[in-house]
Amino acid sequence: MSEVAQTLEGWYALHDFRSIDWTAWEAADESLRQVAMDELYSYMKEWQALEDTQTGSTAFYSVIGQKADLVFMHLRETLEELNTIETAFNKSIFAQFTYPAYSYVSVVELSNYMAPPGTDPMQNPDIMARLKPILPKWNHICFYPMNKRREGNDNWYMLGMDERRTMMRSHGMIGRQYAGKVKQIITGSVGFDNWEWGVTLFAEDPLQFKKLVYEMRFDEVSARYGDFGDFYVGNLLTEEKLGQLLK
Ligand code: 76R
Repeated sequence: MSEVAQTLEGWYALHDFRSIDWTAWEAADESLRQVAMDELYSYMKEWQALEDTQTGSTAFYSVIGQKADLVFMHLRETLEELNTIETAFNKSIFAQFTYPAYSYVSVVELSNYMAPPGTDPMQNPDIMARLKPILPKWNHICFYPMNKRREGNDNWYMLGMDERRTMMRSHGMIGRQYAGKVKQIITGSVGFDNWEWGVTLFAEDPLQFKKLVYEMRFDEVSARYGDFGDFYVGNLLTEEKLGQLLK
């Protein structure tokens, strides 16, 4: 058996995608719509308060294209908290005007491919901050799930540690060139959801998603071993932008 890569886990993640029932929303009374929006604004304030105490983080974006209209990305200490947030939203008035589009359950993950040997990662404040990250409020989000291939001669899980480490180093070097332009959060989902990882990227300039993902396609770890699910891309929602969207 090949050596298992050790992983560190941080906050649990729920990516909750919703579509808006525009017909019902347009048909609703102005007063009901206002109550629905106020409720949503108060959730946004609650999420912000959690972030202020570093006990979780939430990102809220509108989604372009027909796969969904909204995405909430919640990071919390436990799966129970994620379930509570999801259920609270489901019981809200606004939720009556939405239907579920997609969801993804995972946990923030760092693997040890690049870790210097003999150090205790839990004593490293940079690592702790990456395991429990406050999500950036950058203009755009990109989310997609992925697997590492297990097919014939292209089986990631049968490769030796050194070979995987060499490839991950090359992957990391490409990624580093996007420092400051793209922030990536890798969440592990083996045992939690249908793919092995969720990839969440944030950028101010959405073209940087395309450039990064394209460049990685030529790198062996993605070219040979990456299998990808659907891509979701979105625009940051502030209270003001949400108001405009729902006007
Ligand atoms: O954690 C680190 O920064 C060390 C290097 C590193 C690891 C171990 C790293 C760097 N990644 C790691 C692990 Mn990554 N990453 C992806 C995708 O679309 C594609 O082709 C792949 C999707 C992107 C865009 C991306 C970006 N990475 C992983 C893993 C776990 C693999 C495993 O355990 O087998 C996956 C699935 C994955 C996928 N990666 C970076 C980036 C970027 C931008 C970096 C540089 C980060 C930085 O230096 O700040």
